[in-house]
This record gives sequence, structure tokens and C-alpha cells, in this order.
Amino acid sequence: MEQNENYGAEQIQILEGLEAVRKRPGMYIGSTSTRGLHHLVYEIVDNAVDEALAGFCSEIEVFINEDNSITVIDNGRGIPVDIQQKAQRPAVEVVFTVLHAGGKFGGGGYKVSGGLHGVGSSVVNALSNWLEVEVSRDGKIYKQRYERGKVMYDLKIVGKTDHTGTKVTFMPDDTIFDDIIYDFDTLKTRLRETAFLTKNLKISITDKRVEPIVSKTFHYEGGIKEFVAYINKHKDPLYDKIIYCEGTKDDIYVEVALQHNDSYNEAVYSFVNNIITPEGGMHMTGFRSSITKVFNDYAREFKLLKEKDDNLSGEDLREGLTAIISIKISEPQFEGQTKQKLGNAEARSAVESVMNEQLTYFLEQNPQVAKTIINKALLAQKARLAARKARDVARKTTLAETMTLPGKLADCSDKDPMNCEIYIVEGDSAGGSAKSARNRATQAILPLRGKILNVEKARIDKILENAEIKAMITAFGTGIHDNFNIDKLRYNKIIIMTDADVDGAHIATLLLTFFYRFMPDLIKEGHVYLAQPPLYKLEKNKKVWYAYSNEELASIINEVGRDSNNKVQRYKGLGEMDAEQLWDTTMDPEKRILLRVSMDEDDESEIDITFNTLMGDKVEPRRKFIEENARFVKNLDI
Ligand code: 28G
Repeated sequence: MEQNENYGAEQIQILEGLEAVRKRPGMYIGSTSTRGLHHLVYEIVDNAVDEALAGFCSEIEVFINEDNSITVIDNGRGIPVDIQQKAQRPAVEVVFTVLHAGGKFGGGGYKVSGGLHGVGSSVVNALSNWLEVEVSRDGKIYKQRYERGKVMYDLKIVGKTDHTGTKVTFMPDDTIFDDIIYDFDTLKTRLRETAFLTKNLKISITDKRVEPIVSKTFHYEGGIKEFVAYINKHKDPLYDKIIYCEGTKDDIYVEVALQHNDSYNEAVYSFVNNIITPEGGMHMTGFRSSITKVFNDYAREFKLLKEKDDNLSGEDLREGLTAIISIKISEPQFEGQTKQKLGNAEARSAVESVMNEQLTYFLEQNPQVAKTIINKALLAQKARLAARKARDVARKTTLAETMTLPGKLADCSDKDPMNCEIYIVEGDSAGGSAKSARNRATQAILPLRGKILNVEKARIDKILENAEIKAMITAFGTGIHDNFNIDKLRYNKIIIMTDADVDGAHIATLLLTFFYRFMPDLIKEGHVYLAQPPLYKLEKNKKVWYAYSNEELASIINEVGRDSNNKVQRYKGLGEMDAEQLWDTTMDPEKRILLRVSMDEDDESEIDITFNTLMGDKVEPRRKFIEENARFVKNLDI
């Protein structure tokens, strides 16, 4: 009888727990937008990955089903089904119905605590219309179903099996999520990243919503070594080998992979228990100290630096460096405003000690590689001094902003930035039309001549000498890098207006890359837009229609009737429009379509890979990016 009473109390507590999740889903999965929806999948997959990290699972399969439910299958031990002491219920039921039932794994596993991850299966269950779990264990298949977190029947045996594992299928609750539409590419990218971070784990994703079914499998024997190779794929590495360090210290498992390319950008990503730490933290600090120490020691020992020379700075040594730092730690502490910065001091010494030893050894074994890296750093050191001068010039230019606005800029008369926008226009002729078309009070025009400098392919000193770049920096008023100040922004909207063709898309991309590298907050805070000039003009009996896509043209033709009075013009460039047409179609705030450029802060590593891919020399990936560009740009509801 006592047991029954306890059971009742437990049940009530359970329902209260899951009710709390349903009341405030954002607290548990960040949001109920698309991002939150995708988090549900990561939560379930992360549990399977934990089973792989514990050494018992080698394969995970993910399916987007036709009805938009998700199935995840692993070949681990299967969630235990025996009666749990405290709850007096099967362990698997506890896992799905008690908040925070996951907890830390014993037996050498790593389980994440804190942040959005690892809050577990019960959260997904609470936010699902229905969820079914099947456990294969001890020769039997066990099954249980829940609806909105509530148990539908006791765990039952539904069959026999000769393997082990867990299968979970869930249908997100449509009264909680805005839309239940999964993006295959988003899931694919994240699962690829997970596969890179867990070597030898095979992960597949299958989209059953489409005909024919699409499937991708990720399986990397080299783990983060292959991750670095992937990021550098469209770059030119300075040497063939990927430097790899691995080891355990103080129960912290450390893995680092790195390779330099001939660019000037640093692409170093750090992870803790497979979760990206965008703000770095102690593991990143350890990585940086080790790079600086080991290379300077080597350079001194082998006389690549003379006695009187200054040490190479960390920044010099990290020029063009692509690296992944991945550590596994049993009790990560996250700090900082967004809880994305690793605070454990022991992680710093663990990374340092593993790297100091193995990196030193690698350099001794590969003197040619050591020399190549140090030579690049020596060049970077020289450029750094030149850049400091150039930066000072840029800073002064910004201070004197009002007097020295670029000559090509047709500024607006309104001085309240909230009302103002600046059009960055490709080419002088389109710039001319835009100048006569614009609303002079609120719209400024800055024409750019030809292709703008690719900031991924030039050192800072050269970048800051570039006329187009200087013009933008002065016009915006914000300054760059550490001196960036959004309060000084002179225009609320920065609108890129290029031709609707491949070259135009390329110019837009070069501009976005410049903003992303020099003033990322402009993008993060949503000030950057792409204008959408029409692709076609259709004239019939003196009436005019504009179409912004092939589909739109087709539907207009459908409406007005297909006959010989139709005059269809395809716009090859902005230059083919006169001022009035440009105003009507692309610049009039009442009628135009603007796309706001957005950047998911969660996805910074992915974005960066995209930018790297895009800006490299190889043509094919660039074309592919332009096709997929829409993903980074969200429709604006102006
Ligand atoms: C397919 C989709 C998601 C999982 C396991 C395996 C174990 C486990 C999971 O234990 C700890 C213990 C009982 C509550 C552990 C199996 C030890 C021995 C496991 C998954 C807490 C959780 N045998 N596989 N959890 N329990 N896969 N895949 O979720 O009390 S979760």
C-alpha cells in the first residue's frame, strides 16, 4: 500500500515536470521556431551519440518520415527496461517521462550538463503529439507509446530479436511549434559535424518526404582530421599532412587537428563533448598558448628566429590556420552571458600538455612543415606592422567622417540614421539611374566600380588601401573590427543592389564576406539587405507587369493570356532599367522586395565553412553556393 502511495506521488510529480516543459518550451529547447524544432532531433540523436561515446554504439540512423515525424535508430545496448528503484517503473519509462532523468552516465561515458543540450528525451516527449520507443535487449523487443508526454500503456513485449539498440519515433506537437517543416540540409550539416567529432561512428540521414528518397551517410575514420580536410577542401593547404594530437590528462580526453592554408583567416573551432563553444574558453586558451610556445621554441632552437628578433605572436602563427579542438570532459562548466564558454581551468592544462608534447614531436619529425609555417608567420609579422599603420589611418578617417565622406557617395539629407538607407550599387551606370530614381531625403547611393576586393585573399594592409572598401567604411561610420561601434551607423538599412545574374550574386557575396569579416554585427543585428530587381518585364496593351522569378512570369502570362501582344523583356542587368523603372521595381519602399541577410549565431561554424568554400578559387563550389544562397537569406515582410 505504501508503495502505491509513493507511485501516486511520483506520477503527479512527473506530470508537473512535463507540464512545465509544455508551458515554457523555450526554457528547454531555446525556442518554438524552426530552430527549436530541429533541436528535438539533436536531443534524441545526442543520447544515441552518448551511447557511442560510451563505446557501445557504432551506427545511428535518422529518418524524416513522410508524415514529418522523425525516427532515430541506434545499435547501442538499448535503454534499460528493468524496474527503477526510486520510481518503481521501467527505466525506459523514467527516461521519457521524468524531467532530467538522463543525468550523468557512469562507466566512462560523457554526458553533457548545461546549455541547451542533454536536457533529454523527456523534453522531446513532452513536446510531441506522440512518441514511440522500442528497445531491443535481452532477445526481446519492448515498446511503449506516449501522447503529449503521457504514458498510453505499460511497457510491453512486441517481439523477439537477436540484436540490441533503441528506436525512437516522434511527432512534434503542432500546437507548440510554429511550423513542422524539417530542413534536410540543416539536419544533414549538423549530423555530418557530429560524425566528424565522433570518429568511426556511422550516421545516416534519410528524407522519405521526397520522391525519390534522399539519403546521406557520414562515417569518418579520421574524425576531426577529416573535419579539417573538409574545411580546407576548397583552399590551398600549405602542406599535405594534417597535424593531429590526441591524449588524455586528468580524465580529460583531448583531440586537436590542424592545417594551414594560404589564406589570411583563422578558422579555429572548439567543441566540448561534441558541442560547439563559439566563445571558446579554457580549451581554446590552452590551444593558443601551446601553438605560440611550441613554434617559438622550435624557431629559436633551429635559428629561424635570430636572437634579436621579437617572438612570433599567436596571431601571426594562426594566420591561415584551420583547426578543430575537441575535448571530452565529465563535468563541463559553461560561463559567460550565453553559457558557451568553457570555464574548467583543468581543460587548459590538459590541452596544453597534450599539444606541447605531440606538436613538438611532430615538428621535429617534419622540419619542412615547421619551416613553412614559421615562414608564413614571419610574413604575417611584417604585415602586422604595416597593418597597424593602415588601421590608424582608417581610424582617423572614421573620426573625420563628416568631412571626408567619399566623393562617389550621393548622401541623403535626413540625418536620423533610423530613417536612412544606403544602396550599394554595382556599376556606375546603374549607380547613375539609382541616383536619379532615389528619394533624396532618406536614400543614399554608393556606386561601386567593378568587382570588389576579395577580403579572403588579401592581407589587411592591402584591404584597407582599397578605394571601394575605404568608401564603405567611411560611409557607414561604424569603424571596423575592435573599433566597430554600431551606435555610429549612419544608415539603418544597408542594401546591396546587384544584377540578377551570377556575376551580381558574386559581387553580393564579396560584399557580404567583407561585412562578415570586418563588421559582423551589421549582419547579426539585421542591417544588411539584398535588393531584388525583377527578372522580367511583360508589356501588353500599354500595361506593364514585373516578374521576380520564372514561376511568377508563368503565372502572369497565365493571367493575361498567352498571345502575340505580349512583349516579354528579360532584364540582364540593372543598367537596362531607366530611373523610373528602377524606382518602381526595386527601390520604392512601398513596393520593393528586400531580403534580409541573417546569420544564425548557433551556426557560425557552418556559415564560416560556407564563406570559405565560396570565396576560394575553385569555380564549382561557388556556383553551388550561389544556387543554395537562399538558405542564408530570409524573406522580409516589409
Ligand atoms: C534511438 C534514439 C535515441 C540510448 C542507452 C543505453 C543506456 C542508457 C540510453 O542508460 C541510464 C539507467 C537507468 C535511468 C546504459 C544501457 C547502461 C546499460 C544503457 C538513445 C538512466 C541510461 N545499458 N541508449 N540510456 N539510465 N539511446 N537513442 O536514446 O536509469 S539512451
